[in-house]
Amino acid sequence: MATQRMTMAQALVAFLKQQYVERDGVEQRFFHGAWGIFGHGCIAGIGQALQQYPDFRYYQSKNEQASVHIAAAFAKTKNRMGTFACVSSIGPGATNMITGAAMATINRVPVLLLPGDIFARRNVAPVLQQLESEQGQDVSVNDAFKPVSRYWDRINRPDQLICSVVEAMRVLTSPAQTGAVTLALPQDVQTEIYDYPVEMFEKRVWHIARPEPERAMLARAAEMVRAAKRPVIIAGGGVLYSEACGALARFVHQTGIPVGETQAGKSSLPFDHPQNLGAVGVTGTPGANIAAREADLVIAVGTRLSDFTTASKTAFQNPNVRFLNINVAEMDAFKHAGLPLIADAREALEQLAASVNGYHVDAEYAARISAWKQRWEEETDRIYAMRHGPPISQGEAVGVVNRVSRPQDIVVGAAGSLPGDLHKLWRTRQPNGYHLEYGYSTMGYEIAGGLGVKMADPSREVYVMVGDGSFLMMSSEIATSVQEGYKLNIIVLDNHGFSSIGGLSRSIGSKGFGTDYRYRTGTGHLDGQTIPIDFAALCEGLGAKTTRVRTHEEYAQAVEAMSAADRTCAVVVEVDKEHRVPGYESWWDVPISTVSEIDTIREARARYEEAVKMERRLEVTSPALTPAKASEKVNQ
Ligand SMILES: Cc1ncc(C[n+]2csc(CCOP(=O)(O)OP(=O)(O)O)c2C)c(N)n1
Ligand SMILES: [Mg+2]
Repeated sequence: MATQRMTMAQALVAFLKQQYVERDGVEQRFFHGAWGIFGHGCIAGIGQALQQYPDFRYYQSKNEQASVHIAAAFAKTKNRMGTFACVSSIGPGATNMITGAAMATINRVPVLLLPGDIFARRNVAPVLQQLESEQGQDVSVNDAFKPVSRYWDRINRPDQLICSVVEAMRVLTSPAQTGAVTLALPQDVQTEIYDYPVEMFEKRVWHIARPEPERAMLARAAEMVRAAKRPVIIAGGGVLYSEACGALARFVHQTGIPVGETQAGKSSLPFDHPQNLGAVGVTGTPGANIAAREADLVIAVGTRLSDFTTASKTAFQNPNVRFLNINVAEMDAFKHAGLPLIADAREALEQLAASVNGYHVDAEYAARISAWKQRWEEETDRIYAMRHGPPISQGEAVGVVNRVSRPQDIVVGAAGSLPGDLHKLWRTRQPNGYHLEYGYSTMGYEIAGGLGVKMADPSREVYVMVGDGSFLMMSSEIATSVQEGYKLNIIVLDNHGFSSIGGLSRSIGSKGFGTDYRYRTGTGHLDGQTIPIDFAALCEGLGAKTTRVRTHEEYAQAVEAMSAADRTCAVVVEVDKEHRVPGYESWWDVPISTVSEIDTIREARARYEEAVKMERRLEVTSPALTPAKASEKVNQ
């Protein structure tokens, strides 16, 4: 067997640069390089290997959490057909990536994490940044990656790498399993040698499967659709990942079934598609939420059915509602006691379309769908046309960016009040034109994520809309976008604190406690003047060409100028924290203190107790797989 003597780190990089993926006959490189920050736990190992292989490009992030966000955003924009490796030192560099790992795993996007780890040799322990454990010597902070990784391994001998990297690739390229994969790399082992088989470094192409639905299940699914009077589709991220947008459009054109989009699924259809009712769930439109409430059949495609989508299980009130779940992941396919159609979204939609040929929703339902759509367009126009303040309203701020952006451009967001406003109001025109990280809703994702999006498709302008709170949590990658020459359009919406959680606090009776950026006063509370934070100076300081604006006209002009510029720019605008885009026909379960000395909290609790009664136990009350046929068999 031909072998090559290399360090473990060199072998790892040499392997990664040869990994490709293929779907529908299209082959692509899987790893587009490595993001990372070097420290003593990786500089001499992985750091040296990256230096040795410049064709596997090293990118320098400014925070390890950002590395993972960049990689995940890139992967999401590439419909999971490409990603980055993320390298860190041991200790805090490593644990900085845990938030990103959770975010990637929850959103089901592939990222490869390579945290440095404590010496396998052990004799010099405790090393700098080592968590010592009295229980055993095989414990390090990297064990904290286990629950947030879909695959986790520690490479304690250089030859272990050979087995681990192929397992890592199996998971990263599995449509059902993908998420964060962590290979913890002890500092000493990274530099140790082994005679690796040369075959390990040959080009390897991983096929991304499109599993087809089981025939019997497809027949039952078709029966369910044919019997449905008020069906609705919930389109999740799986529609985009599977590149099933065309199949979805054909299916709903043929059947007339309306679509509600989740945060991850928004942009599955253009906003003006006749069957697209827009956002569904807590941050949904009235039409989508009324359709969900009355539906007798919910066809959930590529969605996890999170509480924001199901309005904490209050969204579906038809007593006879049934679920048909099209999903590659078994766990999701079985949710709400649905009929599990375990399959690739595109395959399943195409085959289901053929099986329900001739079916169409009735004229009355079709008319209601059109009316809901029209009313929603009027409502969006109303909010976009607002001329509030200054400070301006966030709804009109979204409207300006939507108007200035081209159909192919991408809006990016993650946390605060923007995800709700964007989910409702953003008019998406092309697939992936809407990029919200709302599986984990990580404050600080926006700018790093925007960079990953831009790198995945530099032909599209990227508009990062970020709240002041999120901005303060992580804005460091502005500098990286300048360093790498990837242009971002950043809009900082300054409302001096947390509009979202402030509003939530009021709704639970707590009057906004702790959600403003204010000085502490003699009362002992944070109830003084607003603390001045110069966001424009911060953006400018990190390298963005920045404009500070106040009126609607100044803002619109600045956004236009920014979109025409050829480098990273920022616009900072104050928005009225109390002027919110309303919620429509939905509810979210946030439990409220059962006892309290504050009147407003007691009142909120009373309202809560009423609302929570609407929650349904769909896992037992909506069985689509009726036991009839099974029991017949048992009796024979
Ligand atoms: C890392 C992280 N910490 C805390 C939260 C909880 N949280 C959600 S939104 C929010 C406030 C966001 O403030 P800002 O970015 O200014 O947006 P706004 O609510 O003002 O629109 C907080 C604290 C979170 N989502 N992520
Ligand atoms: Mg804010």
